[in-house]
Amino acid sequence: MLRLFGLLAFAGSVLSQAALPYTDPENGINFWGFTDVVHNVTWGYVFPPLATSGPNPNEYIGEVVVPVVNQWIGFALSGSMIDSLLVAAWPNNGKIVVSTRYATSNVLPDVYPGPTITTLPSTTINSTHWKWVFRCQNCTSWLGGSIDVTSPSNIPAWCVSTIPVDDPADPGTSMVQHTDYGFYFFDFSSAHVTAAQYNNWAAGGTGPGSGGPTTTTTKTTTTSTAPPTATASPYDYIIVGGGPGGIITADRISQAGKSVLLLERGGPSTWETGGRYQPPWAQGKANLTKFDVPGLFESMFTDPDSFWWCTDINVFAGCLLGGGGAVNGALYWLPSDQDFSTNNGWPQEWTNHQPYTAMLKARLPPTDAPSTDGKRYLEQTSTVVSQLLAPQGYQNVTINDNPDSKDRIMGYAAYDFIGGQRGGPVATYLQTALGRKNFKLQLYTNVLNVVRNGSQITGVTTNDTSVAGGFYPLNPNGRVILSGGTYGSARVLFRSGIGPTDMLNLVKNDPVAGPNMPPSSQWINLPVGYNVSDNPSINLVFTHPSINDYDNWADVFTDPPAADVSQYLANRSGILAQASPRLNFWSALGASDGETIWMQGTARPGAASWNTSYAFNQTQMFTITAYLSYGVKSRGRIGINAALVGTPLVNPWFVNPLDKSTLITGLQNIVSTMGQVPGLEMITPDNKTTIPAYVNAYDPATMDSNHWVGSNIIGTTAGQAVVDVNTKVFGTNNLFVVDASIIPALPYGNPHGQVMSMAEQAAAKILALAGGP
Ligand code: 6FA
Repeated sequence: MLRLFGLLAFAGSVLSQAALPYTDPENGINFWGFTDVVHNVTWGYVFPPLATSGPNPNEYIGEVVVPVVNQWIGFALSGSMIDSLLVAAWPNNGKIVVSTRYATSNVLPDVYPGPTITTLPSTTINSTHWKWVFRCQNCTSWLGGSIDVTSPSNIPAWCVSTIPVDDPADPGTSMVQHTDYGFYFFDFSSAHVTAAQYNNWAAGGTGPGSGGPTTTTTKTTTTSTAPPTATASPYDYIIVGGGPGGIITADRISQAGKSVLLLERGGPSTWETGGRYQPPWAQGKANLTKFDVPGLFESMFTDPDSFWWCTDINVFAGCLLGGGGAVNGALYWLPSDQDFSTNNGWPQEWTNHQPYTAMLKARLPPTDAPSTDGKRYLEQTSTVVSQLLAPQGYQNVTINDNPDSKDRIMGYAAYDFIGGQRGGPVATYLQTALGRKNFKLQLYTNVLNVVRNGSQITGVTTNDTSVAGGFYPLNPNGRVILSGGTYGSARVLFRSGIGPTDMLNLVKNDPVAGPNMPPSSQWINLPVGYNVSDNPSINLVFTHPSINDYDNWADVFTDPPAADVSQYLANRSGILAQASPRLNFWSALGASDGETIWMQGTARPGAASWNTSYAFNQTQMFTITAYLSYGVKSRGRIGINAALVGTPLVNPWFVNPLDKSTLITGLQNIVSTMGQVPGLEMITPDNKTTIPAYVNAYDPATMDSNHWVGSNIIGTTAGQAVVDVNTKVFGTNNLFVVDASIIPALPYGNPHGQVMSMAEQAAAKILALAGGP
């Protein structure tokens, strides 16, 4: 029988109820859950430890405590009825009958095989309630979907029905639509226990560490009991975030003999770090993950299993070891003197960047020939674009040989790949740090806030449930360094009572984060989130008969050309040893106020999207992305929303109209010599659309270059800046920020080269600053 079902869709409204930790006093299991006040039904869940399970643990333990007026209950941890794993249960003849279901529309869901659900011994049924305690295996992912148990922002759904199912003995029975349903907020990232606890409970044991079933009653279970008593060891420095900024800072500070704990919220990335997400063509043949192989860069954006992106940030941000540096295109430009100039917003104390850039270059030399045989592959795009630009006066150079020269130059794309694989700080600085006894890296540990007593930071609160309060303490005089990236560090500051009042009030209103904030008398009002910039970027798509678009990189992860696979597996050479960019170029453009804004171009085979009314040959496509870089005038604002998700509040592109008019000029310059390259055609915009019309209609959402800087801008004056010249947060004694967020204005090129030089210099300044450990 098929009957209409109501929609159990995502609730966009503000949720007043949130899952909190509680211990069921009858079975001793530490759940996170809540009791719905209308029906008095308790919903509780707990996941295995992240350290062993990773973001996809496969299973969890749950319990529902249900007044008998409710004939059946159901839930979807994903928060949606459609395309989700639905679990329903009801009592029948002293036993719980369980049914897993799946629906692709709002009809009676079909039975869905796959999950293994084991009813645990502390389940009880009596005259007032039924309590179902269960282990749900193969329950965190399903056809076309999954939950991310590292995510702090989830909205599970529940439903109840006072009308019995049609045949209570049959798990496949039909039933009418639930009589009520709802949602609540759930920080999955906190709902983890130790392996010993989880395994004990999953095997039917009860209590902390004890085994065996227990006699139970059906008292409703919402009382909090004692948290774990283990205490974390103190460190001299706690560094929050294992991206380029955090890794380099951690290496240099541990090199100086300080004890350093590096906390990274995500899991491993490259094979060397324990990552195991392998392209199928490497399985059984080479220790290579998606993050190791440069040629897989474009597949970061097309892979349905994209666990590496932060799910609680509304722009692309890497949430795994290496941060953005583990997933980016790895274009690598040594910073110029201008990049660190006072003209570009840096305090005078920072302008002497050369020693630090030299240290960076010594550890991590750039290469514009990443294939290990020294040859260049798939270079048709650079040949054609060079032909286009040469008549405009562009000179061919090795770009990193002279970082200060950025007007009408072009050259091969340069990277921080090593030996034909992703290199970066993970393969270099992190490895030396890991060799030191005074350094510890801990993955899957999300720092929620710093703990502070006025201006003094005493440690950090994390999602780690194996230590009391999730608290990691500092040694006396110890320091916390935030390196969570432009969005990540800003959020930790907000959650620690530091930032603009509107953001802090959002945290205060959050049922989980609010209670962890310091009292409002200790709030520190700083412009966290303001002053951000990101390069406004516009794509031009062309065709030329000489181009091989490499099948637009569509199958590189699953099935690239066999010869390229063989070559790469043999000695890390060939097309797969390089990310997609092939040529970069810069020119200085005069803005109409008399100032100069620089434009960077990146050319690559293939295209992310195109729009033309003409037929064209897709296999001959290539893209030029033109970005405004040094001198860009617009600034935006980032922050959090009511669910504490990091998000742009004011987009930073084209806020100042001079940026738009300047980029239009730059694009017009690029195409001005098209007639001198036989066979070259532009398909987006096509020849019915002018460049100004194209730019005016450009979707701002696609202007994002993923180069966000400036949310915790460095400076000399509290109120105008967030951190001082030593990267210390104004108004605090021992809280620092070292990541892209302190950079006051965009450099000439893609920023991670500057981020890394900045981290070298910041580590030196922090170590030299009196008062530390
Ligand atoms: N920059 C370049 O120079 N060249 C490029 O080709 C390039 N391409 C891209 C790109 O294609 C994409 C898709 C992205 C997202 C960025 C690109 N960038 C490129 C920018 C570059 O990667 C960033 O500028 C650079 O990675 C910034 O380094 P940061 O150290 O400032 O910050 P990250 O976001 O990289 O790392 C933050 C780390 O902290 C992450 O590992 C995150 O998981 C962790 N974290 C955040 N909050 C945390 C918390 N509360 N607790 C624990 N860990 C936390």
